[in-house]
Amino acid sequence: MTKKKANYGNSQTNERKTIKKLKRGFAYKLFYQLGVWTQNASLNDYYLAVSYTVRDRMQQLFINTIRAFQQKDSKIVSYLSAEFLMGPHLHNNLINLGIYDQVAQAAAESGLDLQQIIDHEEEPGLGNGGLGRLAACYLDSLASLEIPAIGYGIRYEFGMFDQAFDNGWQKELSDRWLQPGNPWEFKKADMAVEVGSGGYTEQYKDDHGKLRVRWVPGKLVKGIPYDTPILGYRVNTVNMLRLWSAEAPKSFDFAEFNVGDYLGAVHEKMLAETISKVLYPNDEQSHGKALRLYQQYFFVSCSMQDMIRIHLFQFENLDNFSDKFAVQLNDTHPAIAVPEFMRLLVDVHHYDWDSAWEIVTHTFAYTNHTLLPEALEKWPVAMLAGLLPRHLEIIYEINRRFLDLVRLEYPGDVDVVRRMSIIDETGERYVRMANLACVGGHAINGVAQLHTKLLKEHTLVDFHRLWPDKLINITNGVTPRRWMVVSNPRLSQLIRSAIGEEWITDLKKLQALEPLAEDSAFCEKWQQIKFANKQDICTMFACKQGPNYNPQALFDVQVKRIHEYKRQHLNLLHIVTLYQRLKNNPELDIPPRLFIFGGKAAPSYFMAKLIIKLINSVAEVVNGDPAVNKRLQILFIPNYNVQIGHIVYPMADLSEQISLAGKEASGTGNMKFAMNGALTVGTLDGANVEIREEVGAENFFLFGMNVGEVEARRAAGYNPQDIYNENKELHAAINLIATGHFSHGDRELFRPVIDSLLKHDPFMVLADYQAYVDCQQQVGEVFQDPQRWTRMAILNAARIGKFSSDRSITEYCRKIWQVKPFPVALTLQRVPDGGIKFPKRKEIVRT
Ligand code: 26V
Repeated sequence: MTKKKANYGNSQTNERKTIKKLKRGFAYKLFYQLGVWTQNASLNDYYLAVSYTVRDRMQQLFINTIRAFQQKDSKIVSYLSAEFLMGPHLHNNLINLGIYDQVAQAAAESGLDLQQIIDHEEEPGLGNGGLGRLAACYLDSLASLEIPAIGYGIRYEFGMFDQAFDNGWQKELSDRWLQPGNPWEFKKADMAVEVGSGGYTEQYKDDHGKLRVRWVPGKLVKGIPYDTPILGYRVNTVNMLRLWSAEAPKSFDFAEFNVGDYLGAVHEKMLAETISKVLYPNDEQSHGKALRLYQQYFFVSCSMQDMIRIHLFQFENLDNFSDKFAVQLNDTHPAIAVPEFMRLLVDVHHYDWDSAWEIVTHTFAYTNHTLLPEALEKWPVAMLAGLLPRHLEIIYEINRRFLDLVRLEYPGDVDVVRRMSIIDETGERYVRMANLACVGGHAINGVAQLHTKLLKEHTLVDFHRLWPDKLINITNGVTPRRWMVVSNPRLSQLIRSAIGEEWITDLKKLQALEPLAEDSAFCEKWQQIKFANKQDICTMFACKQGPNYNPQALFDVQVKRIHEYKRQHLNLLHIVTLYQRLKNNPELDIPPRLFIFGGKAAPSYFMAKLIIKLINSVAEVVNGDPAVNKRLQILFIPNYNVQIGHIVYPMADLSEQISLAGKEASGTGNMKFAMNGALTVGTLDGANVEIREEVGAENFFLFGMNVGEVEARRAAGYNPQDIYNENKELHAAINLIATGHFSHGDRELFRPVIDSLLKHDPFMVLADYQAYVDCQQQVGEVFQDPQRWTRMAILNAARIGKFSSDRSITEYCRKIWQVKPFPVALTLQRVPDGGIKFPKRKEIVRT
């Protein structure tokens, strides 16, 4: 296909014309769309005016891409995810469109500061952390690689809560991200679909006398799609994020209204709207929460119906559905899609079971994102029976047929049948969503080599034995557009001037930086950039208790969800150890360090919240103590989110990736840090293993037990108390916390943390303590040799190419989805100057 690229305006006169048009665009949007004028426009009005102007420039591409979806030979990837942590759109869209400079100029000439406008955007925080952000990075790569794709999810009215601190404790505030208006979405009210719940199933004979089953739901809700364009980087592809919002169906209101029950109708409406109201924490046990299950079913049913509709625009029937759609299940949250698609095929489209199963299993693939046994989703059978009775019947039938196969494979082995069953019958009966996802798709993947290996050996060992080719690895990646170009303009500019621009779409090209690690002029510029990035954050968060933060200090950063397995408390024990050393020996020769934390705790996760309080309490004492605060400072940045990530990754010297080996599936922050030239202190866990392999062992600070050692230690009977008794420094650090040094003498406050560490220490913090402290000593020594540190940092960035999400997506396309790029021609659809001749209604084809 001949590919005509959008014209971004390069000649001088074009440039002027573009800027003029943009300026007029801002004014028109302000006046006509927002109905305000400069005298009474707020910053939000300006933000909206600029965003609408930019959005207009994406429209032609967006509409053309949708038209391309409708071509028979294009295959679409549907990425089903309960979370999409997109982060702010404006800056990213400017970069991907290639009009940042023109818009900045047009804004300046209009008396506006583009940076201020960019900073004003309320980010859509529709995700918890890594899993949701991965979905967002993958959408960026899919569009940039010109792969037709739709992200399907939920348009939560309240996304991830905002975190504030009250006396060091986390407080959750509701995230009203839609309040200021969302200029990036298009509501498609006429493309709503209906979704049922409850009710009963019944058998009936169809017109041909064939016995069939149908589900008669007790209630219906309407799913309304809101579409956000997802721009590829400098290509014509603009894919779509389609998020569903729940509303009560009109007919429902009227039924009750007519009998005079107005309040009842309003109540129903409220209940319906509750479905897409709020994002659940994903790191909290959820199997008691019917609303969470229904959220999952709601968006999955909307999305499957939507895909079927798109398919039937082009094809007679659904026989070739899996040639048109590859549907990826992002974790088990959308796994209910398996029985839902079976229901749609068998009950609604009247396929026989075997043909339907053939289509279903060729359509789906499942990504596993966790090794923690307690994180594997399961729903009580009783709950499913009430909410989705037909789906439960279908699940039982899938299971019956599947277990027949298992029995055939392993005659007489009742244990394997019990383990692999989709139904957990050990106590109260549950549906195991991971087993359902494994059975209902044609591929399963882990998200880092070590993770996949552990899935094969433990979590999914039986499935791997049954289907040895089904379980594969695709190591996660992140998008260099957002995590370098958008967030670190200084570094990106330096790299551009040194090696050109190709690395932005082909990250392996960063390798060309390697020789520059020996070039003193380049190293100096690299250092200046890191310093400038550090200065930014020092001005942004002036220290409340002690001296201002020192940009010369080693910026030692741990940003991620607060979780015991991620071991923020190991980091903290190191800090307390340094504090004590400095108190005992004021002459101690260590480089000044600023410890930076960021991250939210699930609202009901007591221990994680206590760890936040502990970090803030230690910060208060350390930052306020003149004997140490020139060399030791702590900053807990509240409300860590994508926007803060943009600031944090570029200024970090040291990236903390210190989870207990075998617990972190991959991690993706580790990649973002390394791209921005931070060195990693980490365990052999998740993607750290591969990062170390890529950047070289000599450029990575490794410590702690590996998975084998963790297992052996546990098998030998791990007793944290022994370590506490034997290790003097550790003993003293723990005692300092326990005796109330950081809690105004209160010995009770942090007792649960201390007790957990001394009695069970489930994540073996004490076992890795000494190795960590020793390794950090080495970190400090290397940091005192700035040339050496900088060389290592440059080599980290130069060798990080593997961790681009472009590489991950290319692997998904080849190994799982069997899709190829489908470049979009700009000629498919445009608005003719002379106006449009509208087709007759029946000819209108919608996607
Ligand atoms: C869920 C639960 C539920 C019950 C209590 C404990 C717990 C802890 C964690 C989770 C997270 C489940 C899924 C998830 O977010 N996984 C993350 O996915 C990222 C993208 O693949 C990956 O980089 C992270 O390592 C992984 O934790």
